[in-house]
Amino acid sequence: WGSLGHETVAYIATNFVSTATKTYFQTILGDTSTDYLASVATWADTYRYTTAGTYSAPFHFIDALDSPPSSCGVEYDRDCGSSGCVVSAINNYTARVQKTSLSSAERIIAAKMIVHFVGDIHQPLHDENLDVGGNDIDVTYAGTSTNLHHIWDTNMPEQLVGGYALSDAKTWATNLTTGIKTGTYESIASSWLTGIDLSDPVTSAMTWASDANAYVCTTVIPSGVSAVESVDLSGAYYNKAIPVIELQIAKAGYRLAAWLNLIATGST
Ligand code: DCM
Ligand code: DCM
Ligand code: DCM
Ligand code: ZN
Ligand code: ZN
Repeated sequence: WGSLGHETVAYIATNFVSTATKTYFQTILGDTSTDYLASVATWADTYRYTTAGTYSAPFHFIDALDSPPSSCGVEYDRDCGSSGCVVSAINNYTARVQKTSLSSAERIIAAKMIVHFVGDIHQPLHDENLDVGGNDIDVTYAGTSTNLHHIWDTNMPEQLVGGYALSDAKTWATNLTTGIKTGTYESIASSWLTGIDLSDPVTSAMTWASDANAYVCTTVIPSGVSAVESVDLSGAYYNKAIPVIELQIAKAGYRLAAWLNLIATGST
């Protein structure tokens, strides 16, 4: 996701964490403001382009070697490379943020990484190998040449919301939070937490990855790559994609809150 997606996920999580969790992460991050999660949500994207942070670039995705659109599926042993992936990163940083023997600087990094990667794992193309997660699929969006990965990360969320400021993320998060509490998602939100288990972060994160990867077959390229290369995607394609984008951002925020609650409680 772009900054709008990551900050929205963080604000939704902020709306669902317990008071104890809020205190736990405000203390680790050294920020008692209401934006303590949203303010750090995009840090991992800046860090991966620095020399010191190059090692973390593979942590933003898992390259599922499936065959969309006929067959989707992610397998940890097959798809998480030797340099790591989003699933192993969630596992590692979940352990590190709880480790009181680490320096405060290391625990801050771990907290920032978790907030970011629980967001990324919910973007379907971050759970797909094909054409470098869609980065090599050239598309047109509202008359501009871009790629399929980028429109899912950024163009479509920004078309929906109308901007990418922190205030836009806060507004979108408020709307999706209402959807979870009393709206469209009320009856299904509890099912989003099925299988969540702090004692098994790899299995927990693989549930989220498999869930998102399935949308590559049903929504991202349901008729194959050639069908998205030939038309502007800001019309009919956007209309089919946007409910999935909203659902995935809502799920990411709700699952991030639940994950942070488990960490803060030490529920292993
Ligand atoms: N950004 C965004 N959507 C855009 C343009 C920019 O999310 N349409 C983000 C990417 C960067 C930040 O805003 O994190 C600054 O972008 P830039 O350097 O392009 O101004
Ligand atoms: N790091 C990590 N997982 C490890 C060891 C290190 O994510 N098992 C990260 C934390 C630091 C960075 O790598 O931000 C550099 O670590 P070090 O200082 O150990 O080289
Ligand atoms: N990305 C991905 N899968 C890959 C490679 C990259 O999901 N195999 C993501 C990470 C960024 C975007 O694509 O969100 C662009 O990556 P980069 O800047 O590394 O080209
Ligand atoms: Zn991306
Ligand atoms: Zn990322």
